[in-house]
Order: sequence, then C-alpha cells, then structure tokens
Amino acid sequence: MLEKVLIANRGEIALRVLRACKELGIKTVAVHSVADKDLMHVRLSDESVCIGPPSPAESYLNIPAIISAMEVTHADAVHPGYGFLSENADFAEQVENSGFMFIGPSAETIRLMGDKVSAIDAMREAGVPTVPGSNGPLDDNNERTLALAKEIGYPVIIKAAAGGGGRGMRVVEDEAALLKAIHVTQTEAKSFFGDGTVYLEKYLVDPRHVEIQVIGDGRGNAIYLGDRDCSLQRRHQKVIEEAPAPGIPDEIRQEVAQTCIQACKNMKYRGAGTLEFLYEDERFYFIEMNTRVQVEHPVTEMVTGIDIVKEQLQVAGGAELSVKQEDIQIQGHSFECRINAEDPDTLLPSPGKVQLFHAPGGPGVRVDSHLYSGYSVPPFYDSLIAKLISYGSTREQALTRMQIALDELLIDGIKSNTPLHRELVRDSEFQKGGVNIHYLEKKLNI
Ligand code: MV4
Repeated sequence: MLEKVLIANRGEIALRVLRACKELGIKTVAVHSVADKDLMHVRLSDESVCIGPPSPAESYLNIPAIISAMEVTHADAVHPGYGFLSENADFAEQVENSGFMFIGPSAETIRLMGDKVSAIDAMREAGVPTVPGSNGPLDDNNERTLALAKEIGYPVIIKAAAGGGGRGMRVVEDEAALLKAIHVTQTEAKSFFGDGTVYLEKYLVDPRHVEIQVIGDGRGNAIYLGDRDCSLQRRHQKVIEEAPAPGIPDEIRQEVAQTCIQACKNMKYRGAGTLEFLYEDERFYFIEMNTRVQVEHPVTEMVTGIDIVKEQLQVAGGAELSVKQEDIQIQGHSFECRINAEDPDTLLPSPGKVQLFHAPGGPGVRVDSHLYSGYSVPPFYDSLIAKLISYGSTREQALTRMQIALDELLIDGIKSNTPLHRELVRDSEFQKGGVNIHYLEKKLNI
C-alpha cells in the first residue's frame, strides 16, 4: 500500500484526494503556488511545499518542481487530480523514471488516448461503437476525402487528432467547403498542438453527451460504474451532470458497457477512466477517452456507493479492485451543480474574498468544496469553487433535494452562477430529462 501521496493539484479536488488518503491512512503532501498557501487542503495535509509563483506554468505545471517536492518529502506516489498534469504522458513517464508512482494509467496509455485517432482505433478494435468517419488521419488524397465525405453524408466534422474537449474542430456543411476547412483545421492544429493530423467524422446534429466510468487494476481486470449525462453545458463547460443518464434503454446501456469493459481489459487499463460518447437515436458513438478522475465523478459515487478516488489509490498501491462487477448496482439518482466564481451576466471570473460561505446539508446532499468564510478566491485558476451534489431514490427526489440545497447555499463577497443553477433545476425540459448538448446555449441564446 502507498504510504505517502503528493497531491499535485489545488482547490476542491486536492481536498477530495486528501480526504481519500486520510481514510486509507496514507500520509499527504500538499504542493501549492504562492497564491494558494491558504487553501483548505494545505492546512489539513501532513506536509506542504510551495512550488512556485501563482502562474500555473511555473507551479502546478512545473514538472521538475513537483518531482523535486516528491524527492524532498519522500513521497511514494503523485495524484494529479484533473486538469494541470493529469493527462500529460511526459509527466507520468518522468515521475516513473524518477522512481515514483503516477496515480493513473501508464504513460503509454495516456499517450494512446491523448491521440484521438489512436484512441478511436483502439476502441473500434475492441468493439466499442464509433462515429462513421475516416477511421484514421486524412491524407493529401483530396479525391478520396471528397468521396468519403459524400458517402458518409454532410454535415461532417473535421477534428484535430491532438485536440479534444472542444479544441481544434470544424463543422463542414457541404462539399464546397470541405477542402478549405481541412486545410484551416490542419494549420490551426499544427500551431496549437504541434501536430497537424486531422480526421473526419459524420457530424451528429443533436446528440446528448453520455459518458461511461470505468476502473481497471492494470492487470487485465476492469469494471464499469455506470454512466453520466453531461449534456447541460455551455462553451464546452459542463454546468449540471447527472447519473444515471436518463431514458436509456437497459439493453443499449448494457451492450455498450460490455464493449467498454472489453477495451479496458485489452489494454490492461490501470486506474479510473471515462469513455465519452455522443448518444443520438438510441445509439452510442465513442468520441474520446479521459484517463483521469473527472470533476463529475461524485454523481457516480452516489449511485454506486463506490469511492472512486480510494479505488485509484488502492489500485496504484498494487491492490485489486475492492469490488467485482456482479456487486455493482446502480441505485437511485444523483445530480451535480458546478458552482463557479463568475459574473452570471458576463461569464467573466469573479475572484475575491468570500465574506460568508454557508454549505447546504440534509439528507442526500453532498458538498465538495474548499471554500470557507474569509477565503480569497485567487484570479489565476479555474473558477470552480464548489460542487453541490444531490442524491435521491428517484430522479425527481434528487432534483427536489438539489432545489432545496441551492436555496440554502450562501456565498457572499464574490459573484457566482448559483442563480443560473436555481433557474435550471426548475426548467421544465431539464426536469423531463434527456436534453441535448445544444439545449442550454439555445435557452440562453448564445
Ligand atoms: C462531435 C459533435 C458532433 N458530431 N463529433 C465537442 C467536444 C469534443 N469532446 C467533441 N465534441 C463534439 N464532437 C461529432 N462527430 C459535437 C461535439 C460537441 C459537443 C460534444 C459534447 C459536449 C458538448 C459539445 C458541444 C458542441 C459540440
């Protein structure tokens, strides 16, 4: 088992990882920037090391500074959280080459999934359903590309192999626009990511975003922890997530899940992972795999009773998964509202001192947040300040509990998107369940 874990992150996820370590009796090292010395998890950790100035490039993304902190504190392993270095294969490799453990998949797997073309290839091979498309990079044979797009049917979408999460993609409405769009996407991808590789898929017009949570032990065993619906988003930022995804026929859900498990077993996947799908007309289409713990993992924890971060730590320590697939049942329903420190009108970050913070409570309510009264939200990082999570035995109960919890939430001193959440949980379409990825942007007309 791991004895000491360095937490290479900040904010709520650093606190989340710290809690899991404490439960397992693992000692903790917090690393933080100059701007983050007052973070809650820094106070609660066994040791802390300041690794650099506020700028993420010089602190949370500074690989030598983090590995040095591991050396100085004699940590066994590093938990990267999400964002920052969590999906950086070079970091995972350097951590292991320095004699430490990276809590996550192997560098090789991170690299395979980071390249969307090779990720889709690996998944298709395992039988995971993918989007009709080029099944590989586009080359300079324009005739063939034009013929392929015609066969698939417009609209199509051009995506950068090194992109993901909404970066480096372009929708093409008709043949006349195809070659130009490919060229522009290639040029952009080359300059953003240093890799101009692009591929083509059929563009799904009104899909939902449904993702499947998996955990593997790195030795060929893998389990599936159900799915989440993350369709309520704006500008590629998720706003409310829920588990399970509503209205999916059980045969369809079970069938795709089996293929995901097979894919993880094939690559001897280690740690937590998420397969992202588009879901339209009762069909799943794989688009990307995330090789980290995700922001929205709590909704899965609520409906499975499994602590995903503890599983990550146990698997990294060489233990088996604590549960077998047969023992996993999805029970009830859960929602997560992402509370951001932002101006609801302009969407600009709203950093500053939190004069008063009061967290909601009661049955079926969970708050994952590093906030406390008197804490100052720094302007340098992501604006997520709290995740409000509700649970109920039915979707309706979970949503009612979320409405009540949002009304209890008090954050004074800074602006937040709480008013938007209070409105969304009362939205009649959202209440029905199954809104698509464009619903929120259309509702807010942006
Ligand atoms: C798509 C798509 C439609 N058809 N691929 C955007 C983020 C990246 N993860 C993949 N994305 C999309 N890929 C095909 N073939 C629509 C999107 C998309 C989207 C996906 C998930 C959540 C929000 C989205 C918002 C706009 C577009």
